[in-house]
Amino acid sequence: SNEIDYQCWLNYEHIKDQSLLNEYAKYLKNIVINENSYIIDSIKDEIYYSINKILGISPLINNYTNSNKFITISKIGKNNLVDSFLKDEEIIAIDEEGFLIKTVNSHDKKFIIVTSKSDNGLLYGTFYLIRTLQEKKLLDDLYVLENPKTPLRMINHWDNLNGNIERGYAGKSIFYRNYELVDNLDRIRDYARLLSSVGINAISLNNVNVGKEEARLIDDKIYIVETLYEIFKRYGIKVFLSVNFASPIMIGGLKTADPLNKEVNEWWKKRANFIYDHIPEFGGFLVKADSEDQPGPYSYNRNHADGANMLAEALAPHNGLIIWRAFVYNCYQDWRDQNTDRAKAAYETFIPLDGQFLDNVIIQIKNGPMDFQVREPVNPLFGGLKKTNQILELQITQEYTGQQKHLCYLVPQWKEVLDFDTYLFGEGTSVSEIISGVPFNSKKFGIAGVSNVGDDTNWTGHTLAQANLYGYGRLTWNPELKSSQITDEWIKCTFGNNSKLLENLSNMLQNSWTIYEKYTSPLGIGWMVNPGHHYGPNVDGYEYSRWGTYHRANHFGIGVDRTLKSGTGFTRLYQQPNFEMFEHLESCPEELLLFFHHVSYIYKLKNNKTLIQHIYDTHFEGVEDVQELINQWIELEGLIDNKRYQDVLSRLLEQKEHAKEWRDVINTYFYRKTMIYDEKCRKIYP
Ligand code: GCW
Repeated sequence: SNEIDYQCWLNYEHIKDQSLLNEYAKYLKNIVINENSYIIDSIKDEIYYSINKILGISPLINNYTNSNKFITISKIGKNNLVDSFLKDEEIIAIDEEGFLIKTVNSHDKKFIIVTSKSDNGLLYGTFYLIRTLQEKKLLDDLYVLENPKTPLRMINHWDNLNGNIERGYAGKSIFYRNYELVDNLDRIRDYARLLSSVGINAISLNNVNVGKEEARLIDDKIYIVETLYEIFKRYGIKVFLSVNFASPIMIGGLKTADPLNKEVNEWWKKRANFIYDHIPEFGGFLVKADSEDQPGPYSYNRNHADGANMLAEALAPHNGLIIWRAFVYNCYQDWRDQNTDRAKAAYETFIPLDGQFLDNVIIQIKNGPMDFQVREPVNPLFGGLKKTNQILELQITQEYTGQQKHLCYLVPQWKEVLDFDTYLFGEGTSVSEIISGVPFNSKKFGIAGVSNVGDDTNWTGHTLAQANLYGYGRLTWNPELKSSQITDEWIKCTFGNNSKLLENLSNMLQNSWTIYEKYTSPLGIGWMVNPGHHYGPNVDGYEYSRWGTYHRANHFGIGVDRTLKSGTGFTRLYQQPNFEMFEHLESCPEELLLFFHHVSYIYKLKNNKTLIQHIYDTHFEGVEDVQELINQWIELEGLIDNKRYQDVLSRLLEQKEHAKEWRDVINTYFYRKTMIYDEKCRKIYP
């Protein structure tokens, strides 16, 4: 598809500035590539296509050139000219997947080197170079040496074979339809391009809730995976599958899936051999076990180390990984029970097993201890596990953050998670430090994000939600990037670099998460959504249910007491000084107040407002802020194409109506509960 919204940040807008065009053309007419591999083929495609679109010329791609200005793309040790310009320090400094781009002079020649130790690195370097053109930066003095800061940079799909996507808000699966692969494989290739352009190197292809049909992906339906593997490997992306722990029963005809049973072990080993026969570079399994009714080792009185290690042994001979999710909790809780705290569940399950997992097991941990709410504290498992490989799981798909109808740019939220200091090995052990694997001296660490993509033309439903996919990828590559830098890059590559556009759109994106937070559930308490589909306000929707997600509002106050002193003791799961910080009302960050404390409505916040007044005020403000988003967008009419302009405008208008509903439902609920008037005497619905 040539649609501009389909191309996302790779739409390669044609440059109109003639002098810049001439400048670029000098280098880009001739590209030297003297290696061959399927990834190198992708590099050639990518460079050819982008230069055609951006400059309107077809570059010559050869293994040699006579020209005195050119680009050369080759691995270290593959091209004498390139090698002669590399310093020893540089060669040492480039990691396996990193790259170096530099402009060099020799006699009458001036050319740009893109080099790496691996094909993946070359691919990332090539995309970096293309982005340099998209951002209209000069090429005369390039010097960039970049290494990815996290080894595993993964996307998780919650796609089912029938074409539905669990928590998908942008249409149907781009992979499956009616239990088969879709016809449009070009679109899957374009997805691979988008992902690798931001450094993603792994993908899991099916929902972690694995049904009967999906279980067959490691059996007679493996041909589907093979085709996807062929597409993704060309962009340096390893494929993984979610598997059902009870597969030996479901597809193997065994009577048990007990991880300590010999027959079960043998069955998985044979499965692994079978998979690797078809897919030699298969990444491994992603497993949701003993969680929300998925089967797991608990059914056989075994623990999660028994379960994960059994699978790990089967994949180890093939260098496969077991990514085992930490999202394990009791989803049959009684709301009257004030002692059980779902927030503690993952920690209590996995800390006792720290050090017992085999080396090819990685525990995948959601950013917060509950479930992808608009705001949560960091999951204390980060900061707890000392001898276990870890992956951070983020949710790009906006399940609880407006379902891609509301604008909610999540990079600022993710930045807070990544920057959080766990104090695991003393001060300075941030989450991003942990997932780099460096403190553990291991490459089996990283990030996974649940994809927000479907078969809508623009991939993400809300066009501006493309920024979440882009930003997610950029953060996996470098969690230390500033949110503002990521935002600017995305805007320039997606919409161009008009200054008004940059200003308004980056404002809109950067503020959108806090705006969404204002009109939804207050101060870290979460939920208050309609059960099941999770869209729209319903304060007590989950209050008396079995899911362990309570706000505990009564006539006097609201919030969950998770202190050690008088509550569930969840605060104790953090290292010092985080424990002290969360434990005390005065030092607890206010945006998380109700997550950690049960607080009276007349408690005075730091700005001297009562809690109830804060709730009223933020909910009125939130709606006004959405109007401000609309105003800023309207100013951009004419600066961007009409299709994307109208699409976004209609979503923003819908967001405003829905924000009003949130405001009214929440304010009314608390007005009725407390019978405390709004100081500003605004109308609160009855
Ligand atoms: O957020 C919840 C979702 C479920 C999801 C689950 C999980 C895939 O509501 O739809 O199931 O988390 O992460 O396993």
